[in-house]
Amino acid sequence: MPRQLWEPGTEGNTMSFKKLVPIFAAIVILQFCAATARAAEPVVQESKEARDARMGWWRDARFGMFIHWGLYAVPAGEWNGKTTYGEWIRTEAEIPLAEYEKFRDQFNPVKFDAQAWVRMAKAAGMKYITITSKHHDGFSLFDSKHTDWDVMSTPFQRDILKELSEACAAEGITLCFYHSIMDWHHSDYLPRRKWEGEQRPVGDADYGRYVEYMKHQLEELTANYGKIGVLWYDGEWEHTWTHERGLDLYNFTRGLDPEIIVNNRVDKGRSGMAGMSAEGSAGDFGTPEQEIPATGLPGKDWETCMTMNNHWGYNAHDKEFKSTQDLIRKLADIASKGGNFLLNVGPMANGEFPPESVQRLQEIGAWMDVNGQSIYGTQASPIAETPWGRCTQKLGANGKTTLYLHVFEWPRKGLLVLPAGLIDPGTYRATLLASPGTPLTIEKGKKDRLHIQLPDTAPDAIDTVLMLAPLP
Ligand code: H79
Repeated sequence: MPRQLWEPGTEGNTMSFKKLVPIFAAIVILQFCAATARAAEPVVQESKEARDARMGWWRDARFGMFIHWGLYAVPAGEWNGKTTYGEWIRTEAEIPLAEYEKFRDQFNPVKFDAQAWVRMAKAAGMKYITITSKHHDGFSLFDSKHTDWDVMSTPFQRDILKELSEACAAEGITLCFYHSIMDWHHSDYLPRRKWEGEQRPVGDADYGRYVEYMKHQLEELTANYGKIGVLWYDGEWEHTWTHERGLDLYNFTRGLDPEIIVNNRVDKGRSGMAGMSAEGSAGDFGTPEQEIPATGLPGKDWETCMTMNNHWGYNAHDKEFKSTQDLIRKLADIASKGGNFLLNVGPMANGEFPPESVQRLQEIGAWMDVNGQSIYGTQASPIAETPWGRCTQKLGANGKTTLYLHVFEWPRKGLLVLPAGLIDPGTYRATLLASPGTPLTIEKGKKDRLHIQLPDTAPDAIDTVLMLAPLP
């Protein structure tokens, strides 16, 4: 049994029944109080300092890679002539379990190279990788003692997560796991899909037993793959998953590693794809999916996860990729609102990243090489988003802030106009991160607005970053 870090232990004790009655009564009353207090109380007792320390690396990182990989890469989005599927293919195409299981015998990604993947993430400027240890189809991408529905039962017979964990450790990238609560394969998971009907009768399925299975897998995932940064749960919306189970799983996960970070889909508090939690729900950060909160979420930790094209899992027909410009501007936009960006890659069945993804990662990396400091360790902008771009900032120990102005739309004649009072021009210096040796003049214009003369044309058409740093 893992330690229960946040609830006092109850020691066994022999007592007469009479003596126990008032204790039972007290427990009932305490439970009632706890239930009514839940709406206002934090789930877990943790000081702000302890929480800040635990969240520190994640807040500084700002940019990570999501990887959706599993048996669904084999059909690559196509079933019976329809080509719109992804990682949901089994349920969307209503593929009987025995049919779907055949993909296990075809999974042989001989071109898989963990080091190459991790180096591509790192070169793109990403600080962590969140990979599907198990998606909704229940297939485990790792060597699990608790099921044969895993990678060791494929022709490949290599523990993908082990190889990734070693490559991540070597490159200084934090490995994180996406683990689905919903499971379309395990015999104890409930409910069944409606369309499965007589194919998969419920029989003596026992959901409690399924949860034990999931916990055993989580023990494997936190014991065998080095230090894990985040456990990213998903598929929490079915009725069998409850708030009580969510709290329990949160505590269980932190019990496996007190420093681990857990997303909010561990519990039931998520409000749709906007992804933020109701008060009193478990989870360390919100998970907007395929969207960026319009004005950020002051005081909350959140991470937008997003696909590069229109699918999470590999779809050979989906060529609708976002442009590099779009992706870089989204990263700056998210950072300016105080969030993290978890950008997805859906590797192919041969083990390689799609070439379109590789190209975008390289181009983002080239931008990050010059401008990374305007993303890492930054906080939300002190000013609202503007037509010309976005702003991020880093608060210094002296209370003075360094501003990074992400210029998307180059101003007319290169004259950038900023609100009065944003900084004291006498105590700041302005430079472009692309040409740090060339200071730019900051002058006061009409109504004390700040005027900064930039070059006539944009050095970087996607996002040129202007740094306003306090003079020493
Ligand atoms: O893993 C990827 C997708 O396969 C998975 N999440 C990303 C990261 C995903 N699962 N489902 N969906 C995405 C869309 C499901 C949306 C809904 Fe709901 C589930 C609609 C109703 C239940 C979420 C929960 C939105 C409203 C409640």
